[in-house]
Amino acid sequence: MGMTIAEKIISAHLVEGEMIPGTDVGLRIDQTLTQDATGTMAYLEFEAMGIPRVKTELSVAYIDHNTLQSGFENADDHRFIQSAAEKYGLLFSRPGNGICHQVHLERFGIPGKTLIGSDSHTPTGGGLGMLAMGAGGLDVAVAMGGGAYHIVMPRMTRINLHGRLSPLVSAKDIILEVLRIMSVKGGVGKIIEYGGDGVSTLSVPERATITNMGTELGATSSIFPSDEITREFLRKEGREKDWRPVFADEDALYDEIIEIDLSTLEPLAACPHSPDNVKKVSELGGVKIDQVCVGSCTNSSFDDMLTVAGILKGKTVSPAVSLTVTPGSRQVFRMLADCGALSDMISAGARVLECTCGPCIGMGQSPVSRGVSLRTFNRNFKGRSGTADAEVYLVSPETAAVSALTGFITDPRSSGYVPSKFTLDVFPVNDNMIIPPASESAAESLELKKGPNIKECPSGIPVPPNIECECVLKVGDNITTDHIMPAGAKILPYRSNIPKLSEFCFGVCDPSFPARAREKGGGVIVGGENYGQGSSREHAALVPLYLGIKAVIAKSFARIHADNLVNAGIIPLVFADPSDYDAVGEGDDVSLPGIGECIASGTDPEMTVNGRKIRLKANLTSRQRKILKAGGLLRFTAEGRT
Ligand code: MIC
Ligand code: SF4
Repeated sequence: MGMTIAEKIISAHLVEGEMIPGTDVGLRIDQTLTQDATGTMAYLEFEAMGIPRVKTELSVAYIDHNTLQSGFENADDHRFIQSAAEKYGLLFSRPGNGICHQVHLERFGIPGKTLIGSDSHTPTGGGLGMLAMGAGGLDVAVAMGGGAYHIVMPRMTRINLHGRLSPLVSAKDIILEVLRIMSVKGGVGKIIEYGGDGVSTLSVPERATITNMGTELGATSSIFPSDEITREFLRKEGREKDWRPVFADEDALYDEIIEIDLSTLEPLAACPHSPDNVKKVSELGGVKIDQVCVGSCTNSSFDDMLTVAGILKGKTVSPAVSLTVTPGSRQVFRMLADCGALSDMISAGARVLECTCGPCIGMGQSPVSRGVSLRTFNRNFKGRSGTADAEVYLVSPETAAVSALTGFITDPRSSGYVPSKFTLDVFPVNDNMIIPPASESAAESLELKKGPNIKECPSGIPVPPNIECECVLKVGDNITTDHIMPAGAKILPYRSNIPKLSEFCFGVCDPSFPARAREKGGGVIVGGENYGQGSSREHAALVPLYLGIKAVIAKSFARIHADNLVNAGIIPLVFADPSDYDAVGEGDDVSLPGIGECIASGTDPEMTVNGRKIRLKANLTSRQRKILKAGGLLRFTAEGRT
């Protein structure tokens, strides 16, 4: 029987387990990446593991999330990460060089290789035919140390793309259509592979837009084949030698097949406050907008920017709109400058920001009160923009640019703009903002540079025999990590200071939560479906750990967050009968008798609340049970296990 693309890459990297869906597999990881908001913690964890040098083929530390600090905190984090990269053998991508996923695609991604990154949008690399996955910082630290990355073997979904997109409909509209079909939890436990004759009509950056936002489906990863188009992209990057073909076998078996006719797609928008709340742009006409933001790791390629510049050329941004444009990398920025497109954008009134995540993670450009913001980004969770009552819509660069001119959400097909055919034969490669590490012998004597904001990472405790505590918080469905541990300009500087960060935990849902959790000495949290969707930030587990949270009991969990809870030593449990969610309330006394034994033996635990017994499930692999018994992944690795 033939294999899918993902099965081929997994089988070539399998170090533990068998490729049986639903079971634990350990994979050898070829490449890792971190960014600054998760990197400090990952390198503190790597330091704690006591390994002198990374063992991967390539590891890169990027600074791209929080670059324009107003205090010393971020600057200290950057200096620490740079010192760790120099000492431990990583490349260091300086602030201003670009967003990790865009730069990695351009300079380092290799078809057929495995990549994990401490950022949930690492599957961007799937646009090149690599198996790229988002992970918690500690999982990345373990992989840097040569340990396997463990996932539950996913099921395989194939999406066949047929035909060709109409003018002014673009890759963003394809992934929004997939989100409309599958929803934000439709990809959980799956790898999404793209195939069909439509694939050859899409460039690598377009494919990367699609795999990037596959994260919003909850998928383990998304991947395209590596074909002649991939080869051409790598040739332009001066890396044709990195190309290799990667295809699924003709007779590969998929658990699910979805067909999409590209020629029938229209411009789409994800409406507030979820990436799967998708509607046709043509049906949203008339919504007045205050702000447009172009950029983020989803839509910041040269082609995206060129389209925006072409639409803006010779016109002026609506007086009611503030338009920002963020090129994804310095390479993109430079190409825009060289071809004159930058000048077209500036002349039209676009505000050009440096190549970072910027407004996507609430680092500036928060909308006005109750403002409407149109963004080419990938997430529109409530409050993420920094304005709690803002309405954020996710759209393509075409829709964003045309709407910036009209001041209303506008179908770009009404603009009459004829897409440009401009291409470059080679890209202007310049890696002078990537600093190589010190030699192994020189590295030995190097010190890590830690500023006063860098505090120790909290340590988990082995699962006790019984848990008796209070339900200190009850939340609903689709709680994101932006709810659990918000980011943004005010909070991000404390990513390496868990005690300080804890003051903001669940601030979007219930600002009194941190004080209550501290007063009660911790407890359990109860959640609904898809708890912890969104980012890979392990802070959404480390901070609850610091506040004494022992278990989270939910209807279901998002993959990376469930892994992060286990890695931190917090038990993720699900209701055997989801309707039992209603039987437990905030403030209720809860007991989990014999939980230690259940975790050790793999039997399902029970919870007693208000005199009632509720059946729970511990959907954990045997390795995860051992990690919980040890008190988290750091302790588990300290015991010499992987
Ligand atoms: C995000 O898009 O939410 C982030 C910020 O990139 C996160 C990582 C983080 O919280 O640092 C992610 O997607 O993993
Ligand atoms: Fe940065 Fe936004 Fe991409 Fe996250 S989603 S990596 S914040 S650009």
